[in-house]
Amino acid sequence: MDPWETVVVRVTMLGGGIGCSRLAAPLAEALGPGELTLVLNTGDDLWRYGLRICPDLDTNLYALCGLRDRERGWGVAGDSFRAMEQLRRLGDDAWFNLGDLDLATHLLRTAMLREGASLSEVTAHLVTVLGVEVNLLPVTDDEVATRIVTSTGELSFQEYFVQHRAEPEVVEVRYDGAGAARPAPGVLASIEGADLVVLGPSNPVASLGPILATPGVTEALGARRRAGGITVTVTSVVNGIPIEAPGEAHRARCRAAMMAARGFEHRAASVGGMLEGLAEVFVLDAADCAEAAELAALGFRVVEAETVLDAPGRGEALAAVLLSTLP
Ligand code: FO1
Repeated sequence: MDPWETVVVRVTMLGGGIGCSRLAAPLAEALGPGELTLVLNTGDDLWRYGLRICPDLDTNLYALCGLRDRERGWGVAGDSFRAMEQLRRLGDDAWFNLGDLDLATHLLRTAMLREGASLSEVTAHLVTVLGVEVNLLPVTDDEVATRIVTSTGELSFQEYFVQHRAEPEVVEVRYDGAGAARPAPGVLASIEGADLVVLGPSNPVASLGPILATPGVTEALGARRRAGGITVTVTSVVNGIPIEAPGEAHRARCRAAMMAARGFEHRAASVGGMLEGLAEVFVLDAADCAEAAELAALGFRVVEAETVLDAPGRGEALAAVLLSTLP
């Protein structure tokens, strides 16, 4: 092989907000410009004050252009919340915290949508103006809403997760509108044509669920498998390492409640059970190695790695593990 030949590796990662965004930046660094595509969940999206908010798209966008608040995991670093303070003064309960700089994204997105642009066109514009060299695709341009049926009533995802702190008992999770949703332009081609597809370390019910429920996505994953393409899943559950950060504990409580509603325990092996048949390789956290045999019995090739991306260099190391699964 010509040692100067440039090898293009196309990687597509499917996922949600915080977990996916922590891996997206190091994966993008390890690849060339334009080689990484993210297919992102939109079931958490909401209308608030007449604005369209897309948390998972924005969390990844901010992570990739260096704007994201690392501590919180979402929103813009150093943002102020003066508009929220004023809303409270005006008698609004302002339970969903939109930062003053973050509001600019929602204002522009909503204006462009009202002028007739699709969500993927708006997202492509934001990617370009913020200098991001990753393709960000909402899984669909159609509105899909994750609905949480709890023992005390039905809530939107953000009402359940933020307003009610993931405390009510979850009885059922639905993706309203998913059955009739059309995959956004480029979504299916990016899955079928990728050298590597990654099912990111994202909540299997809240984040991967709406993506996999979009017509054509599981078929595209099946088609690439039949053609010999590799799909790797990275666990979103790590039980062998104690969770200390309150934000992580909140997300784990939400994930456990949603998995329980589907009849699964909050374990890495259960994530494998939920994604059985969709991937060849399962990246399991080394701290949960006792679950490797169960995952192997489900048909996965198990790779153990450090998947908790809470220290410098961890994301880069995990990106290298993922790319090492390429034939
Ligand atoms: N998460 C919170 O826990 N509280 C908030 O007030 C909040 C506001 C918010 C605003 C914009 C945004 O892009 C994300 C925001 N998040 C907030 C995060 C979000 O609720 C979730 O992390 C995702 O939807 C789950 O992927």
